[in-house]
Amino acid sequence: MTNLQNDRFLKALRREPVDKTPVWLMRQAGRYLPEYRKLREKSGSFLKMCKTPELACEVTLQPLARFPLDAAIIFSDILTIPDAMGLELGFVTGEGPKFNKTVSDVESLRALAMPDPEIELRYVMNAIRTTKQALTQRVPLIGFAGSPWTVATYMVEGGSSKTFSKINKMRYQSPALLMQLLEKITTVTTQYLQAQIAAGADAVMIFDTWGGVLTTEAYAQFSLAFMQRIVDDVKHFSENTPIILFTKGGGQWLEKMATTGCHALGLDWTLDINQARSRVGSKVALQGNLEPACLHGDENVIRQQVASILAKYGSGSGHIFNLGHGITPDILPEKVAALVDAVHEMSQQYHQVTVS
Ligand code: 1CP
Repeated sequence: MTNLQNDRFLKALRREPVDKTPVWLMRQAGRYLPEYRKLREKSGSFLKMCKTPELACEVTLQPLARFPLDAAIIFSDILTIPDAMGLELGFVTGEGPKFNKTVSDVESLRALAMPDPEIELRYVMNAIRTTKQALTQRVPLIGFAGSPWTVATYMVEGGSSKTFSKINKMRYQSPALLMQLLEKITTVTTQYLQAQIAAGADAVMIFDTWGGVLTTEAYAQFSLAFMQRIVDDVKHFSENTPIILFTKGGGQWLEKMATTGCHALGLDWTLDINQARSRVGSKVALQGNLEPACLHGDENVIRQQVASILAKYGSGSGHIFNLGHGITPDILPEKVAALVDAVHEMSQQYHQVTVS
C-alpha cells in the first residue's frame, strides 16, 4: 500500500503489472545539469551540498523538474560512511575523493568510529526527510549505500584507484584484518540503510561498483557475503522495502546475487538483458542496462537502443529502465529527455495487461 501518485517504480520492483516501464538514471542529479553546476559553485563544494539538507533536497529534485522520471534518488555519496567513521573526506578538483586517514593496520582499524546514523549521519536522514516532504508523494525516493567491499577500497586506498594495489595486498597478506574492516562497514551500513528507510526512503540500492574486479571466489567471500548480511538485516527491519543490488562487472554472478533475497539486480551494459532475464527473471526484477555512452548518439540512435533493450526484456513487468552505470558530465540534458520519453512511449506495447 502506498499513497504515491506514481508508483510504477515500486510496482516494477515487485514485478507487479505497470502501464509503462519505469525509468530513472544513476547520477541523474549531477554535473551534466547546468543548474547543478550553478548550485555547486554557489554552495562552494560537493560535500557542503551533501551535508546541507535543503541543498541536497534541491539537487535531488533538479532532474525531476526537467524530466518525467519515475523515481528520485537522494543526493548523497557512498563515502559519507567512511567520513563518519573518522577518515575525513575531502574532494580535490579533478582528482575525486581523498581521505586524510586510511585503514592500513590493526591500529587504524581499531580507531574507526561506529557512527550512529541519526547522529553523525543525521544530515543524510534530514535530507531524506526534507526531500520526502518536498516530493509531495509524486514519485518514490531511493536511498542508497556502497557495498562494504566497494567502500573498503576507498578506505584502504585513500581515494579512487585503478589498480586496487593496497586493498589487494591486504586481501592476500592480512585477510583477517580486511574481514574485520568489512564487518565494521557492514554493521554501520545496515544501520544506515535502516535509518534511511525509517526517514522515508521507499527503496534502497547497494552500489558494488568495484565487486567486478574480484575473482569468483573472492567476490563470494569479500563482497557478496557482506551484501547478503545487509539484505537479511534490512529485510528483517522492513520486509516490504525493495532492495536493489548492483555489482558493476558482476554479470557472471547474477544467479548468486539473486539468491540473496534482494528484490532487483542492477545490470551494467555488458550483459544481454534477455539472457539475464532468463537466468534470474522469475526471482528478481532487473534494472538497467543502457550503455551510458549511447547518450552521445543522436535522438534516433537513443530511440533504437531503447527499443532494443525493451524488446530484449520482452513483455511483462519487472524491468526498471536505467543506464548500466552513471551518466557522465559531458552529456547534454536534451539527450536524457529523449531517453525518458522513448522509454515511456515505446514500452507501453509490452504492458498490455489491465492495471487496477
Ligand atoms: O560535483 C562533483 O564533482 C561531484 C560528483 C559526484 C556526484 C554528483 C560525486 C563524487 N558523487 C556524486 C553523487 C552520487 N554518488 C550519487 C547521487 C545520486 C544520483 O545517482 O544522482 C550516488 C548514488 C553516488 C554513488 C557513488 N559515489 C558511487 C557508486 C556509484 C557509481 O557511480 O559507481 C561511487 C563509486 C562514489 C564515489 C565517488 N563520488 C564522487 C566521485 C568523483 C567518486 C569516485 C568515483 C571513482 O572512484 O571513480
